[in-house]
Amino acid sequence: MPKATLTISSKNYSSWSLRGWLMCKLGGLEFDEVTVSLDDPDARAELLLLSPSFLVPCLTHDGAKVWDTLAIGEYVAEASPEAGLLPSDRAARAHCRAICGEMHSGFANLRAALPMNLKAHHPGFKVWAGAQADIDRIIAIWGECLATYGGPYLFGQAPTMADAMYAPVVTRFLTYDVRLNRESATYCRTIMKWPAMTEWVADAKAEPAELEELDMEF
Ligand SMILES: N[C@@H](CCC(=O)N[C@@H](CS)C(=O)NCC(=O)O)C(=O)O
Repeated sequence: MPKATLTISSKNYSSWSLRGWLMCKLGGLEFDEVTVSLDDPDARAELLLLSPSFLVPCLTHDGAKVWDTLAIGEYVAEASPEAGLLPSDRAARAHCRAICGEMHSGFANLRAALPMNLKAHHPGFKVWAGAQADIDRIIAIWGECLATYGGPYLFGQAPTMADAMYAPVVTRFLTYDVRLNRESATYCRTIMKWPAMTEWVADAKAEPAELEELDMEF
């Protein structure tokens, strides 16, 4: 398979970059990373050439350009069917797509109030009620998956696209000291031990400081 290019931004702050990167790792895709700094005007001009939406991640592979995270997951699942990005069972696959879609289009309050920041830790953080409703729904989604498919990942023994979609939520729960039940806490530990995840987190922690204060969705 030809080598791919994945355009991403900060490993500390960019949750969508993390999702796309995990999906490419999961698919065993060989890829070069291109990192762009989203607050640098020159880099933004360059990004337009790489990603028509101005957004990251954007995957370029074998004549295909994919600039949306969910589409990247579907593309990689199709390019590497043996990698198991989607469950093999039809109903489980539909369930997986539904919770990936829910993450992609929802949880705006959580994303705004608890931005991803892997270097930070806020013990005792006071979660706003609007974000708490999102947290409760995510814990219910995880609980149903873990009970149905037996864990330790959302769809059983191996990670899928869904674990990549929810991985930045795991980091937010840990950064903002979110209160979790036992099964969700165990799931968070599983994700943080996933080798691809430990690689990303180590790179994020080594990243030079970029933004002093983050008060926007990113
Ligand atoms: N729906 C898009 C969301 C991508 C997105 O919002 N990416 C953020 C970074 S995490 C971005 O590129 N923001 C542009 C900016 O901050 O200027 C996807 O699924 O890929």
